[in-house]
Amino acid sequence: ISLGVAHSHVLSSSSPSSESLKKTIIDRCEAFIQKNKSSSANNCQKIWSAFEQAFVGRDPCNVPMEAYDPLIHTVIQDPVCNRMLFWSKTKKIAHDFTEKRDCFLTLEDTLVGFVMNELTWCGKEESNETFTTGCPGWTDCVNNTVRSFWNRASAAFADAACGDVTAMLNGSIATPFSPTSVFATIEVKRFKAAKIKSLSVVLVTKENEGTTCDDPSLQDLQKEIDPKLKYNCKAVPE
Ligand code: N1C
Repeated sequence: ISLGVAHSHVLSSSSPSSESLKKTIIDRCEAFIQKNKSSSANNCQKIWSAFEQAFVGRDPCNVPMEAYDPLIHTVIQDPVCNRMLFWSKTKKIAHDFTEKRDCFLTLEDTLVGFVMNELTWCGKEESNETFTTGCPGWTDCVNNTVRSFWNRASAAFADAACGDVTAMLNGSIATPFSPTSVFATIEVKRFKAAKIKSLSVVLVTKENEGTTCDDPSLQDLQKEIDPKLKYNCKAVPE
């Protein structure tokens, strides 16, 4: 079965100079569609246009996540029940794992996530230009171009979550369920008990140290989710 998803390691992902952001995005989009025949209904030129309208001509600190609604609505993406992997503060470990185990899929294995992964972009007020340098960083302002994109894409990914959902969290930090993370502020809040059966936390720990499944932040996570949803947690050494 073709599932409309690809693992990023199998496709090239060059990094762009400011003139070639459009080319990078269209090339990645086309490469994704090549590898994932079920996403062939997507039109990369249309995706670029919907993406661009979100931020071109805008103050890069004043792009709300809703600016990416047209992009999200343009992309055709099949939901993949039981195999969705969310993560927080474990980007590298989570993707190393999904590369080896073809069964789990992160947002970066979907078209939009794959296309925008590791890119920086922004516009400027009263300009038609697209920039890839000098853009505000993740924490410089709340509604920055890149952060709002990940918030919106993460919201769509969580909205689509169904069946048994997995979250890989970092057991080597003080607060594995970080209240300011995209996972806590956007994704968990969108989990729908009508579609999701269970949430399994995989707490990645260093051998015999760090936090355990009894961690207070994980108790907070349990309180946040609908009680109809089954919850379990397993500490796994890295
Ligand atoms: O804030 P986080 O982790 O909890 O966000 C991770 C969470 C995942 O489940 C993803 O679905 O939110 C989604 N997501 C991405 O897919 C993503 N790709 C790249 C959120 N952020 C993403 N990034 C970058 O990671 C983003 O540009 C920012 O720098 C980090 C946030 O990751 P985090 O704090 O470890």
